[in-house]
Amino acid sequence: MSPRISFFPAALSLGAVLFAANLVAEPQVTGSATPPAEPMSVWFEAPARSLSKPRGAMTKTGTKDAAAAPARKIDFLQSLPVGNGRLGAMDCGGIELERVILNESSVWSGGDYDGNMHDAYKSLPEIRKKLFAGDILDAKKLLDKSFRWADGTKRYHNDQFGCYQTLGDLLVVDTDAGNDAEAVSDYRRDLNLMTGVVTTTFKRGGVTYTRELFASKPDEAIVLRLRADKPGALSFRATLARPAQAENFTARPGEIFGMRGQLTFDFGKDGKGVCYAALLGANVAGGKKAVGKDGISVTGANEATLFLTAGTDMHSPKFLKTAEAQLDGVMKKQIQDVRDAAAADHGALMARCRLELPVTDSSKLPTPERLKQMKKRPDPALAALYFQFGRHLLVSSSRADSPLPANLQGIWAEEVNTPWHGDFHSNINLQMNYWPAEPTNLSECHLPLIRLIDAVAKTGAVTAKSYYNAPGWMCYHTQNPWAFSGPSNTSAGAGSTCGGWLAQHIRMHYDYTLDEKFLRENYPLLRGASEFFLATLTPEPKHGRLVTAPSNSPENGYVIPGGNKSSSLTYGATYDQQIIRDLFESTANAARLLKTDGDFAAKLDAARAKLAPTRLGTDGRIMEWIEEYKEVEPHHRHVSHLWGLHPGTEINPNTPELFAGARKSLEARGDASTGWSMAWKANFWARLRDGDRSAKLLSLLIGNGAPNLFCLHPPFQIDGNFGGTAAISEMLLQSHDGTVTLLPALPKAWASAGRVSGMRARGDLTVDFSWKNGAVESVKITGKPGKAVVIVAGGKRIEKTIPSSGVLEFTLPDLP
Ligand code: FUC
Repeated sequence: MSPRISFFPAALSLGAVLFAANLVAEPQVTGSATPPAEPMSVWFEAPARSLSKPRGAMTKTGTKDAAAAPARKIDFLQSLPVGNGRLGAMDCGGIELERVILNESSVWSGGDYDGNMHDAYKSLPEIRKKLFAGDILDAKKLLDKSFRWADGTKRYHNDQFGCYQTLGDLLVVDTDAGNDAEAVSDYRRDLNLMTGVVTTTFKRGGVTYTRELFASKPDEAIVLRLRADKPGALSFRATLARPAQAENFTARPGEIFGMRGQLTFDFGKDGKGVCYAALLGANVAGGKKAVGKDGISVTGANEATLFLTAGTDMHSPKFLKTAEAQLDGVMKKQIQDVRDAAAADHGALMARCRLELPVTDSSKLPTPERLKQMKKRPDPALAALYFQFGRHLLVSSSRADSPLPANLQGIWAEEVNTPWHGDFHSNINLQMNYWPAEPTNLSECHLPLIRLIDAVAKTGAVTAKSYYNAPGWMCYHTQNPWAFSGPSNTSAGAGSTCGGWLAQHIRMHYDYTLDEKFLRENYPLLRGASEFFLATLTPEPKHGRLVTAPSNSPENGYVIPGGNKSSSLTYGATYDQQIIRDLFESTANAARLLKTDGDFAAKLDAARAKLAPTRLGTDGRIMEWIEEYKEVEPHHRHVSHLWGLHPGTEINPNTPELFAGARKSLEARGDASTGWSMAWKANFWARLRDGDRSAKLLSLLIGNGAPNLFCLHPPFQIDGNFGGTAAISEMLLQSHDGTVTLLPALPKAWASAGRVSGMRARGDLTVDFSWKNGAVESVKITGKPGKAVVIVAGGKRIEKTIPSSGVLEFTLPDLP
């Protein structure tokens, strides 16, 4: 076969190339019936489809060619996501036009500023007085006036608070016109979750094309490798585009193509927005490469690899030099070595924990087809795939040294104006992202969150002073990379416990790892969060119980008694009280364990005993507020008043009335909701030991998600992926009550047989086990020699000690 002649001369502009690619319709594609060898694969038999119009707003300040717009119609909900903890990429798998959506975790507009109103606390006594007197609407007026900037949006807006944004698109346009007329067969695009590599293969005109996309952690690069099995069959143009604040440039003539820009930070003279840059290079075998001002063109190659590095000045002024050095470094290596190192690095984390659930015929189907089928018949192994997909997303977006934790879209945003700023929402979403970290054996992936909490504790000290004149730290519910902790426009000043909830993650990390050094280092965060509440809790008028005031139950409202007006503003919402109870306990226990701060621990114990308790209403449900108010939205997505059931632990089988009340509350809230809400409910039902109901919620979550398994709020929000993964772990193993309870909530559909390896239990334990017909068969627990472990399985309570080998193994039928 002779080398093909490029249809597009190298001199043709990017616009013309992309425009032409748009005119040349994507060829007809038929898929391959062969599923990937790795069962833990998400896969498609076709490229991502094109939408009639792009999602998200378009702006005029992007790379010069509006012709890049057609690419943005390619649906990222059918892409396959990879990442290295900082760089993310989504492979859409097109034939004529391949779109790889790029992310870098610090591509944020906005910047560092003090959003606090420093004298807000002066109104606090009056706000409390009104709240306690039942003048809720007046209290709200005063709160809004004194806790919120008079210039409204000027302190909390995309241009100040900022917005997480896509880095842009890597576009690869096929310029090999010779095969335009030929159909494409045997198409398959799969993401191997265990290696983090997306492989796309197809046949066209007698040539088999193979592409691999991966994000390398060892080499800090996104790599797209293209191969053809006939010499000279690869010809394409590659470029970088972005809908806003972008220009293309030649970073090194003849070698490196780039895109750069500066994002908006509209904050007076201090407003210098983040600068970013992405660099693209290519290695080519058996063909020609030209690097021009519009991109890189490759003609007649057998194999070509595109390498992308990127960075921003958020963390280093030398980001461009670093990206260039990274590009030079990776391009010097053998591509197979680069690929294998990336896969091994990702795989090492993924392989730590495995899950097998009953396999049906559906497991051979492409993922979107499988999602359709699951509505007709159960597909337990799909939950195992979802579980590993969630772990893959965490490994890909949050490594031990990642500069930032996973935001609302992880590191997979396709837009410039991401929903809800693509920020760190701490009234559930950010915490949910990290629920699977410990139980699914990705403990170090938890650390970027802990570092953000550390940063928030610093900014949050100013917030605590400003709104409460209090010591310690607190934060409201939206954070950005600069650890913004003040109130947002929408919920100025009501909820004060987001920081307390975040601090739970210190306890979680310690409980699983027993890492005393970690606890000692982070004890000040627990202490600071507790100090704030110790200083600000106030006795409520009826019984003198300690409560938060002001307060809310995110983000539900209630009907104010004696009228038809409603509000979300209150004092002592159940959720606040539960979080503080947990926080005080964690802090006091940590102090005792570290043999420090004894007086403080005693104060916490005393205050804890006076906190308003979780109570049941006359209908037997857990009360969401301190009084039995009627909720504005009975089916509200937030189920905050069950925080004490999950992720808290105060509602448990040893509190049977509350346990039953939680069930009633959940029944009343209903099942169907937004993505993350259903994920939370799957966790609740697991804690309530109802496996079938958890499985139902999981099915709703997965079934209402995107074809690529991304959770849909809608829109795409990654929290539900992580929450769903955590729920699966809660169904199989629970350890929050001091035992290792196996199969606490096993659904009937998963009962026939299954196997878990490398799951983690509190107490620094690693647990493998298998089951048959709903009964645990074999158990292996790795831990510290001499440690006493209580295992609960099949209603039996088994007390054992880890032997000197560090490995405890037994089979259940052997037991008396
Ligand atoms: C909370 C939720 C919304 C959404 C947003 C990001 O405010 O109530 O449903 O998830 O966060």
